[in-house]
Amino acid sequence: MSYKGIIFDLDGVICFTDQYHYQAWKEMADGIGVYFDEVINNRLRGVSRMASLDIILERSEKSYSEKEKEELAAQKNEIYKKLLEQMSPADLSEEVKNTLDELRNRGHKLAIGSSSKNTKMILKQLGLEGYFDAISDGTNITYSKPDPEVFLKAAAFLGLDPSDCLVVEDALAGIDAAVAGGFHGAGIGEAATHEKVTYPLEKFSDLLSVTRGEKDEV
Ligand code: B16
Ligand code: MG
Repeated sequence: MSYKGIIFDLDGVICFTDQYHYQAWKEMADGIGVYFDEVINNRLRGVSRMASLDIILERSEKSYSEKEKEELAAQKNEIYKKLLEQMSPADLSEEVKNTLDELRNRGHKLAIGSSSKNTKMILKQLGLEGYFDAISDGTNITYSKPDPEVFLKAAAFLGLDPSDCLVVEDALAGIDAAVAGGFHGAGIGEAATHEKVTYPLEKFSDLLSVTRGEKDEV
């Protein structure tokens, strides 16, 4: 099918910051004596910062006030941002960059739809500042995935209807969000197993065969 717009999730699709999220949450959790491991970290994929903290605090015997939770989340984010400083354009794979360039050449509008409030910093670190036609991220939404808000805003920023856009996601909650918003979804990794995914992808470059740009239609 032909899509005028393609909306990409960031973490797990364009780049891989899982390890940095893990290290930062781990340092915060160790600081308050709460058990945290990679299995729990997997549950945080695509989930907002505060919802991630709530999942981590399920293991805590102490209950935290909203103010204390804000402080813990801020503490994690400072550690995370320090780790992000290590990222560089070398962390953007050739496959992802070449695929994005080809999709753009074919006439698709490209947008980001990410829960992360650090989206702009990550794109800058990767050398993708100013690359996308629109960015919808954690700074412009009230509700996180699986709510469709982040993708609906991305489509609106592109000036397109959801039915004209494909969402590319790695998280199950991200495909839920896409479906709830009336988008077709392409799933990579765990998201490829979602029963409602339109295109299960084995690799990012498979997007070239499942999408066709407007220029192809003439
Ligand atoms: P931040 P995505 C998500 O990004 C991450 O997958 C998730 O682990 C993180 O908690 C969330 O962003 C919020 O990130 O703390 O940077 O605002 O997959 O939606 O691009
Ligand atoms: Mg993701």
